[in-house]
Order: sequence, then C-alpha cells, then structure tokens
Amino acid sequence: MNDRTDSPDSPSEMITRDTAPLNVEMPFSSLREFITPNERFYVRGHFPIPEVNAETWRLKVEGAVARPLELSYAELRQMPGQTITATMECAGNGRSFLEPKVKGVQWDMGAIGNAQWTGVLLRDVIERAGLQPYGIEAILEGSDKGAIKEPPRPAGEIHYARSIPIKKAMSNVLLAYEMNGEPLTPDHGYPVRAIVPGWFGMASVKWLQRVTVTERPFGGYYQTIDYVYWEERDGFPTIVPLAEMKLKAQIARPSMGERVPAGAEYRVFGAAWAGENEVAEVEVSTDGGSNWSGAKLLGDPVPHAWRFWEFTWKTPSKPGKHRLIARAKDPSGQTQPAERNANHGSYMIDHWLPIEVEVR
Ligand SMILES: Nc1nc2c(c(=O)[nH]1)N[C@H]1C(S)=C(S)[C@@H](COP(=O)(O)O)O[C@H]1N2
Ligand SMILES: [Mo]
Repeated sequence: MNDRTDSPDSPSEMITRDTAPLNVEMPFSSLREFITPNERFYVRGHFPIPEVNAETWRLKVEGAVARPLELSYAELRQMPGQTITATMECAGNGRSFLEPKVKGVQWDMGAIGNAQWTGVLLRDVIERAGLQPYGIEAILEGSDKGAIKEPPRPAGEIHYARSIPIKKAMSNVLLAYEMNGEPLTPDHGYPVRAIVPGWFGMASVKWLQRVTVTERPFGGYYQTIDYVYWEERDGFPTIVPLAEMKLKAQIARPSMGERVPAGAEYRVFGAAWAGENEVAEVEVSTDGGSNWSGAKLLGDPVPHAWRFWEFTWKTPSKPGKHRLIARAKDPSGQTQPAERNANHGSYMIDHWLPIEVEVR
C-alpha cells in the first residue's frame, strides 16, 4: 500500500527526489504551519543552481518598451516594496499517483508551499521602462541554463524561461528578493525571482536576469514543449501553456498506509487551494467517494494562499481498509474531478487522490 512513496527515515525529513538538478519535497504528512518555513519549502530546478553575485547582478528590461533599462540589486531594493502571501504548487505535484506511471519527477504531495514574498511589483519595473501598447507578453528569463536531453529539443544550451500575458504581468506579479523575511537562498532563486500569484510554480522564474516584452506569443521550450497540456479549442485539441493552479484539496493526516485506531475520533487534516479562485468548501469521504461530509475550514481566507481544513472521523469499530478522499469546491460550486483528465499529460493532477488507511 505504501510503495508509492519512499518514506523518509523521520516523517518530517525532506524527501530528495533528485540531486542534480536538485529536487526536494516536503513530506505532506508533516504539514503544520500556514507559512512553510524556508527550509521546508520544496525545491524544483531543471539545471544546476547558478552562482549569482548580487553586486554585479543586473535585471534587463527590454523588447516592447520605450526605454530598455538595467536595474541593479540596490536600485531594485530602493523601489517601493511590498509583501504578499502566495502558495506555489509545482504543476507535477502528485505525479506519483498517476497510473500508468509517467515520466518526470515522481512527486508525492509535497511539491507545494506557502510563503510570504517581499519584492517589487513587475508592473512598476515595466512602467519605468515604458510599456508599448503592442506588448502582449512578458518573458521571464532565469540565469540557469543547460542542454535539453530528449527530443524535440533546441540545439545547444538554453536558459529556463517562461512568459506571462501582459495583463497578468501588469497586475500582481512580484519580483521577490525575500522569502519569509530572509533574503532568498540560492536554491529558491537568489538574488531575485518572480512570484506569479495563483499560477503553478513553473511561471515563478528563479534567478531572474531579463524581462522581455514581446509582440507575439512566446514559443520557448518550457512554454510550448514542456509545461503544456491539451485543451479543446475551436473543436481541436490544442497545446496550451500551463497557467493557473487548479482547485485542489490534499489530505496531510492520515498519511498513506497509516494505521488508525478503531472506534475512535480521528482528526483528518489537510489543505486546499484554488489558484486565482477561492476555496468555498472542502468535503471528505471515508469510503472511497460514495459518501461525503463537509470539513471545517480553518482560519481566515487569504487570497492566493492555501486554506487549512479539518474533519473529525468517527472511525469504524471493526478493523478494515478505508480510502479517504478530500475534494474542494469553489464559490460557483465547481468541484474536483473524480477521474484523471488524460489531456493533462503529466501535469495538473487535480483529480481525487485517495489515501488508503488501515483501521485496527
Ligand atoms: N530559473 C528557473 N526558474 C524556475 C525553475 C527552474 O528550473 N529555473 N523551476 C520552476 C518550477 S517548475 C517550479 S515548480 C518553481 C519551484 O520554485 P522553488 O524551487 O522555490 O520551490 O520554480 C520555477 N522557476
Ligand atoms: Mo514545477
């Protein structure tokens, strides 16, 4: 039952999925704090972590702007700053649940975290350069680079880069230099990274070195080959870049394979999030999805952040196996699908994720 996850020695230890590049997740069963401590925030990278010197670092802003510019770290920090809370989930979070297995980092449920990010609005930086009215996207480019191993691939080395629509770029995207009140660490994008609230993690480019405003949609590798899915548009399955996080609930307690006492009150606990939307409700099933009960949402809602919830399960008096599922609802009553959407490829794992436990 428990072979799907490589359990760490201690239930709170981080799980290393890969060392080169570094890919680390938090065991989701260790979820406690609304704000994920920096050392417990998952790390996802495609290339070696670049060494960046903040003294010589410059952010270039170019393309469809009136006055292309270069900002130093000191100049960026002198601009009016702000702090936002934002949950970031890797688009491949939960991949180890997929049957049949798909390629990619075999994340369990811990490629997600919630932090307070401090920095400057991308809007203020683009406005300083003077946005041209024909600019439609902003490409965010990291200083990390490497060669793609499998075709289709471009020749030579590429930088990690993703674009966002100009409307999003000019709203709440942050160029962050601090995470939970500390300067960013090298693995989280030192000295400056983007934070794209409500979007999957791939948009929040780390080690930012350049912003290019473009007149046409970006066709880069991580925009059109990787981090894409199929969507029915105009009657055709069409390649679409991943964007907003999906409505989703995850169970932290009990953990997969946990033994739960019979005839007891057990506190089922987890988190739910909704990208740019809101979590209106979370429901829990303890019988594999036949019957559902409302869970209690904890704390106050924070825009773009996850919401913790709990549910008291009166466990059966008889021993046996049970499948627990949590599902979230948004304010319009939309809920998570029971089944996997095959057009999502190896991303956006937002269908029911059953947690199997043994009552005894
Ligand atoms: N420059 C750069 N930015 C990047 C990546 C990367 O490999 N290089 N990975 C992206 C992905 S897929 C995710 S999920 C998040 C993870 O951010 P974290 O490592 O701080 O958790 O960073 C994104 N930004
Ligand atoms: Mo990711």
